[in-house]
Amino acid sequence: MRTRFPFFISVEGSEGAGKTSNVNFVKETLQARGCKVCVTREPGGTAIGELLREILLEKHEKPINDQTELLIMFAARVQHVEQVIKPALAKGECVLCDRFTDATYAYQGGGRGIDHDRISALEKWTLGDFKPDLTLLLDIPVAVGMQRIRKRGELDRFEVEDLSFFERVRSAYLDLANKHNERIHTIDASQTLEQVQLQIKAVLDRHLDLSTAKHPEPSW
Ligand code: Z5A
Repeated sequence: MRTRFPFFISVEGSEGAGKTSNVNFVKETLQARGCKVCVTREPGGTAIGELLREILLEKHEKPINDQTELLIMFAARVQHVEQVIKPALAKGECVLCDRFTDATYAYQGGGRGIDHDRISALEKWTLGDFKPDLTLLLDIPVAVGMQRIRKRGELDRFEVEDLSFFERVRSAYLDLANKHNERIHTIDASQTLEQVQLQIKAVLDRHLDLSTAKHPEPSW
């Protein structure tokens, strides 16, 4: 069955997968079909969340403990869900979020090695069953993704991790996609941007019922 309007969509992927480039594409595709779109990101999306994002991405003299990192991710997320995501959906807007809870299972679970059940307990406690309606997982071999991000300049606290960290992140994402295949759709992000966007458009057409979306206001 296709998801009915308004939609909560998340975009996930490991380094260099092209999330930023493709979030814009999804936004324009939904807007062209008459949806008002709230674009947001994690960690971040609120004033407090953006402060927490700075703490998470900056390199510190003394390292952040893995459990602390996990708790900050969820602290930022609760703020984001309550102040931005749920209010936007309640107003009939579609929410397009650059990363959400799947990223925690991939990075803190796969990457850092925190137990899945511990993350799941935190998710239940803070969000209940609140999840995206649809998730686009941009999948790319680690080496190809790393080549892309090296062209971008200074690396943040996650981007300096070694290849084995990102292999674990990728593998955790693919496991999630396997487990939740009705919600998470894997896109081959190693192709050209044009080919990636064709795959994304096909998923949106197949899974979202846009017939109930509001139509754009006339400009006169
Ligand atoms: N994190 C976490 O650990 N746990 C959590 O729960 C959450 C997050 C929510 C910040 O995330 C960090 O937070 C992240 C995980 C952690 N780790 N890191 N780093 P972020 O999403 O803000 O940061 P990011 O991963 O760097 O995302 P990004 O800026 O959207 O990067 P991207 O996916 O690589 O996308 P891009 O900038 O669009 O593309 C990268 C380059 O590739 C760029 O030059 C593009 O022009 C190029 N590109 C894109 N697509 C193509 C194609 N198809 N062909 C060729 N070149 C391409």
